[in-house]
Amino acid sequence: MPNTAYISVGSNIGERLENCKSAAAWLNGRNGIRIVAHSRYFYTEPVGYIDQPWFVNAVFAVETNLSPLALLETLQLAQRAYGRPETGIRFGPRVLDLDILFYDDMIMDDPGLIIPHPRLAQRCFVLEPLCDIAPELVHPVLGISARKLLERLPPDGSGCEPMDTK
Ligand code: PH2
Ligand code: MG
Ligand code: MG
Repeated sequence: MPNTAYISVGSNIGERLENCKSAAAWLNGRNGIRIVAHSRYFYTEPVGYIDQPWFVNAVFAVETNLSPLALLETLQLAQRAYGRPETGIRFGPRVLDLDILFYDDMIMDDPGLIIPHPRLAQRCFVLEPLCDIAPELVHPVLGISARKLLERLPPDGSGCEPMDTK
């Protein structure tokens, strides 16, 4: 399959770890999507909207023959399959969140989909797991590797602790 995409998964409602794990398995079983690398899972402090439970987050790499928009549709299908409603608080609690971080070195700015993900460079809960699997991956807009993006985050940032599970 010709393209590589990086996807972040997160959950802070219900069985957070199980939601993330089974969503990854669900995606891996879809036509045109194959998971080729997976980070550890992390407990992460909520960012953006503070008054909610900690998240479980991870990042995985997929090989895919789906276009970015078709991949997004599949991620949204998964979110609905896991019971996430269409509406909710921005940055608020969610049973399952699947975001496209990178798609090869593509840069796109469509109304419904921005690649690379516009907030990833500020987010420890994305960069820490991303560095598990692709520390040398270079952000195509910023020209900086995932490792350097993580290093330049403020040291007093939000909590992000690896879980002792795979
Ligand atoms: N997702 C958000 C908003 N805030 N905070 C953490 N720790 N993890 C997330 O996945 C997350 C968040 C919106 O998608
Ligand atoms: Mg998100
Ligand atoms: Mg999302």
